[in-house]
Amino acid sequence: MKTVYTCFCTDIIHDGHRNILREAAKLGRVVVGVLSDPEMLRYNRFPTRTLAERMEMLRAEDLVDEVIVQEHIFYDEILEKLRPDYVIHGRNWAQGPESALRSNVLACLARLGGELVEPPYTYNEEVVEIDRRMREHLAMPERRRGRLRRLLEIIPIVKTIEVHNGLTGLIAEKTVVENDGGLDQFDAMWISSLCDSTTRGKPDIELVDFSDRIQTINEVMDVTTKPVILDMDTGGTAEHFAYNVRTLERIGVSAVIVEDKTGAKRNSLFGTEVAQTQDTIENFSEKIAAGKKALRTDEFMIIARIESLILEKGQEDALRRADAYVAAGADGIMIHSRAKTPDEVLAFCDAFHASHPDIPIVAVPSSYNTITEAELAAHGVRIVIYANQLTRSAFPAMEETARSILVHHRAHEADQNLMPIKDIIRLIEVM
Ligand code: SPV
Ligand code: MG
Repeated sequence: MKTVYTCFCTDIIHDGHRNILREAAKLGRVVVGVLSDPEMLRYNRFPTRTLAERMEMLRAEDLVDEVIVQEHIFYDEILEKLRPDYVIHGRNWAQGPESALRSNVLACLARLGGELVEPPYTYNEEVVEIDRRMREHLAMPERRRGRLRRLLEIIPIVKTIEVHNGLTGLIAEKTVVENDGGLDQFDAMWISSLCDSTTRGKPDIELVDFSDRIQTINEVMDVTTKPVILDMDTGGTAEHFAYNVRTLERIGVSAVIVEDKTGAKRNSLFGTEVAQTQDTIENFSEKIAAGKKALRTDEFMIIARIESLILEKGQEDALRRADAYVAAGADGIMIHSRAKTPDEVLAFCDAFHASHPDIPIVAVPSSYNTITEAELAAHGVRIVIYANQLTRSAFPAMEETARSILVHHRAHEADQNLMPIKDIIRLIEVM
């Protein structure tokens, strides 16, 4: 009896999958791999069913003889172990980032023996509709809100990118790359006060009011499914903070980061160039406690952001504050720094992580940007935020185009750097 292997990365079995199973069963004994949670996140989207449920779902299929877990998106390990006569996969993987998987399977089979079979992938109305429904499901507030906590359980470090409107939300949602022997994508989105302000041509001084911030969140959430972390600046008064976190919790935001500054807030990257006042430990602890008390779920996270290093108050002060904020109920600690090297952040992380190993640390490596995610994770950082890079890349590109049109009195010269018209009109999927 020949062995046929296929790997499924799905929460739902539809016609497309059943067609693969029918073709597989013609060739021999059908073994189905279910992709592990961390790899499913990288490759596709957040699973709405647990690994055990996904395995059960496949066992219930008549044509499936055995269900196993495929730990890695690339097939080397599983094919080495299983040595199937055939690997079967829909022909649709010949393009895009998935084509790396196809090349990987071909290389494995050339080494180990065996044949790749690629029936046409059924992409009918039902399949399209199921895919759409799954996405909408993931976008709902009650489905989205707790996902940051789930991510913290599943992966070592949550990669978070700044977004400030629907378009940047789509970039965070859909960008997938093949890299380092795997596929990768962002896990979460950061709605930055700096970028939410800059994109409106306003300074980052808590001028964009809460209603406008909610407008941005809604715009982003309308077209995405990934969890949202909101930069809530100082959070205002403790009373206002309590009301506002409750609103954010209701609309499906996963976490807020609130900073321990008070009075006229200025962007942290100004450091001590401008007057900035840090709140007292007591006041800020009360604000956190008031926010925590207002929450109605245990999914929503309030993360306390410590500005001691930004304001040159030193490590001791940062650690003292971190202890107090955790005691007040903070679900995580963000330590910020504008140093060119990560040393002071890592020293903080090592000390804090030793005494609070279960409290997630958040880092924002804007100035100390040579550090990698793996290095941060090795010091206990669980969430990394790329806080402003999309805005900072868009601005020079747009400015250059404006200049080029002015200089040449036509758009022709700028065109080589632009997205083709046929791509922009198809960029947004129509419902
Ligand atoms: C933001 O992105 O608005 C932040 C991070 O708060 S920073 O700009 O570095 O202060
Ligand atoms: Mg900010």
